[in-house]
Amino acid sequence: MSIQTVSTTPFPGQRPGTSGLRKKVSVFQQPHYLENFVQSVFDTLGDCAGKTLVVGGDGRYHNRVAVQTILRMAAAHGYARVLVGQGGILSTPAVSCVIRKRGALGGIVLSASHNPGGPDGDFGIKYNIDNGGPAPEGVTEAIYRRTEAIAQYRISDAADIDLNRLGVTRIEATEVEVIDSVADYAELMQQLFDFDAIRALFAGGFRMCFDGMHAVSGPYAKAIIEGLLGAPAGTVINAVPLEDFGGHHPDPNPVNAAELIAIMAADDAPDFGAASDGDGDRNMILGRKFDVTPSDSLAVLAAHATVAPGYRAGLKGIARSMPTSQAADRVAQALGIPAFETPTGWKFFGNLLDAGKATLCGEESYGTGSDHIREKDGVWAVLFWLNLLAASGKSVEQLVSEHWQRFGRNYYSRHDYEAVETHAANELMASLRIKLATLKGQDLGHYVVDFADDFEYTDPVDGSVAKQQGVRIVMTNGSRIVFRLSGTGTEGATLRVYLERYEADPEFHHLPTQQALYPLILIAEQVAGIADWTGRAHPTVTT
Ligand code: VG1
Ligand code: CO
Repeated sequence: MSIQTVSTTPFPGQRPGTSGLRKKVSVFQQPHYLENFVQSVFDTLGDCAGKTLVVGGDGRYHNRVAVQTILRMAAAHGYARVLVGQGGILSTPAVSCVIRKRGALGGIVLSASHNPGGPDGDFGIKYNIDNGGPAPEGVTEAIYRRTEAIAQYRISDAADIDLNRLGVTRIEATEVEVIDSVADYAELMQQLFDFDAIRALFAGGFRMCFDGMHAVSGPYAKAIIEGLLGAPAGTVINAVPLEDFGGHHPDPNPVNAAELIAIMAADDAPDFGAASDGDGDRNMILGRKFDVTPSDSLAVLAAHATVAPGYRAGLKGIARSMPTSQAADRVAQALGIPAFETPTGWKFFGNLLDAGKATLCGEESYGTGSDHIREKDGVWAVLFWLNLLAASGKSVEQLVSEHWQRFGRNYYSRHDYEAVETHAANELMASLRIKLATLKGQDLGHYVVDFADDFEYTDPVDGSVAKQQGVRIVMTNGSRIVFRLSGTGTEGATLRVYLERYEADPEFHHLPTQQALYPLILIAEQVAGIADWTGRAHPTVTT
């Protein structure tokens, strides 16, 4: 066993996007591609003697190969310890949990999240810092600059270790411990939620369906919901992580989680439905014949947070990404706590959580979380809902309808135009930006534009500035249209159009969403010329 120094040359385009570096599996399979990125991470961190690294992924195709490579490189870099999930499996929230609990310097998450997997699918890698959260932009930019100059990497020539067997192995001077993927995480959940009340709920005949989508959260949901909480076997479906997610998009939204949607639409549907994504950080919440938008889910949980033991003391603040609906802001106002609006991507919540300025955070893209870790957390959100359902004795639909009655309803939808030609998408955004100055005060349909801008965020904790985070057109009555390009796709560009309309009057709280938003949909087309630029008359995915 010895450490080798291998010569290499830079690969273009290793800049992390919204959440790490995501590319086709075939790109990651090129010799040196993964190694260059990992060495760039280590070079950016500097000396790691005496430090601990956490490594795990969502089990997708190429996960095990990448884990073995990273273990050999971590040993060559001189880490004292590496903690790796059994079978190479750790959900994104579990990595965050383990980093914090074990005092690690950081962690490497292998996942392309909700992107499809398999040999023709996507792979991804992300570095998380010592607070358990995604590296902030300053760090990801430094890593990227390093990838542009890299000339060599160091790697041990040790044999593969057995990832299936719990316990400690040595690679060079580094102790590599294979840990139970679920244990630390399950322990944390029991500190936050009233497991006795949820157990009693299931014992009383409450029925639920959790769709693991053959992705990473299956083992967590099985151990916690069926194991610790006593839900009947079969409550968790598609529970075994597969390298290609069974050929599906592990993306928990009403379009991709069609099997669960059908189960919840049946006359004998369970009381509660939920799903999570590839790496276990997203959640979708469903009632019987009823789906909850992620923006509403954040607002409802915030309004009732004190039912859960972990949040008994109340919330310090609520943070949401800019395109997320403003429903949570109304709750913050009622609670007399601050509301924060950040750019898209969980990394922007880290400072607010560390500084104790926010307790709950959410994104419209089926992401919800809190200060218990520094990632969004799918199973956590499901347990929070279970705790609320147990404490209130109400149905999902009842809780959401009552919320709308009290706060008004923020109708909300996102229209995605996927795999659009990159140049055309950039031109669309550029032409929108040129128009911004002229939009203020204009009449658009029945709306008047209050202001239009390209969202810019100054972090209230460290003063760092993020520019060009999405074009927003905000109407005088608070309705909004937001345009931005995805930073997670691997094919062409994806245009996201976010639509929001506020409705105070309960008489109008039960319209079909697309109908309620129709005037805004027309305005979005009129202002941005989506069909002209993209050649698409309709979005690829509407959520
Ligand atoms: C998308 C979502 C964003 C989320 C990100 C990572 O980014 O819009 O809200 O934080 O995915 O989530 P983008 O740049 O494609 O819009 V995950 O579960 O894919 O790590
Ligand atoms: Co994810």
